[in-house]
Amino acid sequence: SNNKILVELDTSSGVATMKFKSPPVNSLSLDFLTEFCISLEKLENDRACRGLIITSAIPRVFSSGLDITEMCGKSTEHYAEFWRAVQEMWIRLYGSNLVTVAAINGSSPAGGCLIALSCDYRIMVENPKYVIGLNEAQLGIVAPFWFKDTFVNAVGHRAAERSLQLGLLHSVPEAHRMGLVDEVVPEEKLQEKAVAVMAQWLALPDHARQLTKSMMRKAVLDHMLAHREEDIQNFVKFTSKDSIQKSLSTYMEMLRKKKR
Ligand code: CO8
Repeated sequence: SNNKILVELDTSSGVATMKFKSPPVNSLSLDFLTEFCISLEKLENDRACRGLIITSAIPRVFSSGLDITEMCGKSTEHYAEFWRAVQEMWIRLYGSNLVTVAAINGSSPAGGCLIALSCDYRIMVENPKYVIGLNEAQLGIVAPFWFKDTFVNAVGHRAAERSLQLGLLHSVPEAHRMGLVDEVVPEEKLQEKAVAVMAQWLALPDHARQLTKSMMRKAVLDHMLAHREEDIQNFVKFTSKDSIQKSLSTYMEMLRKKKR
């Protein structure tokens, strides 16, 4: 299926927009991740494209993170394939040559937060209902080392340590204070702000900016690439455990019951 992400390229400005549209909550399924990587690669190879704004077409949710159903009751082969796709998404986005701006117009837990953190700049809509963070610990699972590294690179070690240990989902003002998001705007100003920030970043020569970005991110990317297969084995082993399967299904059950 080729319709979970809407991509538009404005050739006059060189800015593409990706809108996540995978109801109900833009969870990162294997199909979604595959489509994301294909779309990003196309833009990356398009000379007319220099910048990418990532946002959601679903009200109130940017992305709910990894699709938990991909981690429940499936084969080890499936877990391995899924995890490789999660890694691929991050490698491509964190290492992208494009200027990437996350226009976060809804909640963004776990894998959703990772996508935002992998961009160059984060703008979030001010809304008391929206939260963002790496809440893995609350699900009884551990954020992978490269999620952690990406988080540390944005907010620093101490803030990351507390947030990750407690599996915190931060309110928008809190996320802003700790540097997890760079800017906060009212919903109706989001698009305009994202375009303005993008113009500021695109005012620099691509080459110098790209090499600088790569210099800043290389250590974390190289570390992950060097441990990629091991990371897959770890994920498969961990996810296959009865105790983890139980934690995940209890959590899904909790999500279902919450609204009744
Ligand atoms: N995966 C699959 N289904 C989901 C997910 C998800 N991540 N999130 C929500 N859903 C489902 C719900 O179960 C619900 O299904 P149904 O309608 O059948 O009951 C439907 O989507 C709608 O969800 P809500 O009713 O909860 O929608 P709300 O608008 O009230 O809330 C939220 C939206 C805030 C996004 C809320 O759904 C939420 O908090 N979801 C859970 C988010 C979360 O904790 N994600 C963590 C995923 S784990 C991850 O990304 C990294 C894992 C790293 C792996 C490391 C292992 C070693």
